[in-house]
Amino acid sequence: MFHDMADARSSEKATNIHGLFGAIIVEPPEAQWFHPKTGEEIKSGLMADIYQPGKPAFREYSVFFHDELEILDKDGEPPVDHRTGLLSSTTAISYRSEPMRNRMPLSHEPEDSGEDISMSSWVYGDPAPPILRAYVGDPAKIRLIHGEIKETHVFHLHNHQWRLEPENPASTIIDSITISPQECYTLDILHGAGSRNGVIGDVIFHCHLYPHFHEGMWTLWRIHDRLEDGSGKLPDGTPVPGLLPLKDREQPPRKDALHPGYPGFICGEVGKPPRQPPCGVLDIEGKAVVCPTPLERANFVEHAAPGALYTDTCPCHTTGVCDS
Ligand SMILES: [Cu+2]
Repeated sequence: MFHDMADARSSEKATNIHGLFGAIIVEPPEAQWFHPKTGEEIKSGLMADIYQPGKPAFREYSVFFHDELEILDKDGEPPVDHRTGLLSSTTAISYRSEPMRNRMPLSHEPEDSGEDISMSSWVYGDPAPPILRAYVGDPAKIRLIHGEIKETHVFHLHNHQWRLEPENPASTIIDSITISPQECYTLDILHGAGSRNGVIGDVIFHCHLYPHFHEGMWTLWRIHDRLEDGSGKLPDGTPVPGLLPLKDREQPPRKDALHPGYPGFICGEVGKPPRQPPCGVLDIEGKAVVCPTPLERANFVEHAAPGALYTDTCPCHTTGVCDS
């Protein structure tokens, strides 16, 4: 259960428009919550590991959706979209925004301006809004909160689903939800981080109203495959904060030379567009145009197939049970 804390006037005269909002999340009796990096008991924060008697521990993420922010750029001017020359709005998640005007196409060539480029951390680094983090399989709940007063948004999370009513096992399974001002929802992610087929890597979530998406409302859920002890670095040198495994789950394996942890095994270059995934594009004779590097191959799942190299998409392989 949780409550959106809002100024009851809910208008442009109220405090929300200036970003003054928060939420109280009420955990079950005897629950405790800890910092995901330090393990210290915490009083508040956007992210926490929740432990409760008799139930699995879970990663908890608070995600605040904003409306358009009335902000100025570093020169004190309203931001402009360089492509159109028109004023550009800014929308945010949890007090941060990653507008596309900060991720301009690398060239005028169409292949340099697609979403696979503009959303890529290889090219532009990570987006500014907080990145959620977990080990594959960790139980996880997103507390989705609309902090403002004006716009309806559509939260959409890739690769994962949840039930519309978390406590009702017959409830509809969804992967998007419309959220209006002052509403909040708990998204109890089915099968936890990585869903049933154990997705690792970066999973995008965003407002599905495309102007909002374009103007900054998107970020990532980063799902690690190997233990992150705080010594890791992203390919661009950004330190990877440590992430303590949940104590009631099998510990994630440690890194080794052949298994440096996502994204270390991906053949990518900082500042350059990501190449096509290996084995994904075939030539006219049916041969792969892009062949995997030995490091990539060492990280394939056991039953790797073209298009599913790092994630086993067949439930029989991941659960041992074929129920199709
Ligand atoms: Cu929106």
